[in-house]
Amino acid sequence: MKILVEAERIKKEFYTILEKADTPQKLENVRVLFLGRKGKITKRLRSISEYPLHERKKIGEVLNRRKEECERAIEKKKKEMEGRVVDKRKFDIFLPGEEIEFGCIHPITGVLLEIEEIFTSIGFEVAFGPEIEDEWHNFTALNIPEEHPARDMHDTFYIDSKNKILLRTHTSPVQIREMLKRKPPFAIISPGKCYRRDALDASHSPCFHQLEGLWIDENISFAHLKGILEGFCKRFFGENVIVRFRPSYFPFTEPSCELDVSCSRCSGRGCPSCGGKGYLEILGAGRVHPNVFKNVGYEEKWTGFAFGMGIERIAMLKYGINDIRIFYENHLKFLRSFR
Ligand code: 2NL
Repeated sequence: MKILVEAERIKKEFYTILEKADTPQKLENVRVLFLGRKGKITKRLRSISEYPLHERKKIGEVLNRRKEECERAIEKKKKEMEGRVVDKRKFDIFLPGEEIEFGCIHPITGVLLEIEEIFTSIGFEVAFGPEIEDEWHNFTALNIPEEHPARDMHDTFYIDSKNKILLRTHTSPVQIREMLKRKPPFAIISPGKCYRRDALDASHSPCFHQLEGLWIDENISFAHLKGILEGFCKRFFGENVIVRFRPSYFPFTEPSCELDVSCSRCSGRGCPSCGGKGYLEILGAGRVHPNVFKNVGYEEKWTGFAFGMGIERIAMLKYGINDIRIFYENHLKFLRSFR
């Protein structure tokens, strides 16, 4: 058959031209010339219907084989060319290597990890939960009444106010979810991002970090709370720190307190760094309110305490930072100072 003789000729022509193609562009030109839409082989393949039925199968077979052979030859040559680019590189093993830039842990992450280490070393487990929450887990279950200002549109980011879907304003909903999931006794901490509708200034950020803790067992008293939290402060701030508990109020704890530590500069005497007070507030805590236990369906025999701290605030105290915004601005000079 004439077309098969022709296919042989095209094959020879292909290899002659391919031999001379010495750049990726020329290689592409060869591909178009033979295998492109109007290429020599493609055109032949398209004209198959002009041949008698009994010859079509054989012609199709031969042409398709040629086509695949050419494709493979081009692909092989392409690979060789790419290889040659690498070969051209000259290596001098005595030159210094490329400098690798090491990152470092962000101070907020660092403080979170340090606090997690202290609590996990005494048996607390770490729990995580969603940042997008519903009003029940974020407010209702925590005994925060319907008319509480924290629920206001001006204080909370509602994603869907009709369905009461919001960005969590604290990590307490994680503890609620864990209480529903687990059977006491257990001790957990929940670190993570929280959101409040605050304008960014030196001491507020609409997104910040919190770490909460919760210990539930029978006969947990305020003494357990004091012992655990004082022990934490001594490990975090140093053995010489003086701890002070002040009465306070939270809807989800009763009784409630706030914990202050003595200023590291003046050891409680009062200096410009602590605003003359001698002490700095670092966390809030209390015995879990009976209504919270009721809301998660716990029997009356269970008792517990909970606490919560703002991580930015603690990191600011630890590193002597006076503007919260520096944590989020990604100045390399600031970030590298924590290497
Ligand atoms: C603060 C105070 C606090 C809690 C958080 C809590 C969680 C459950 C039940 C009871 Cl599920 N309480 N959390 C308790 C007291 C204080 O945070 O000033 N945080 C920055």
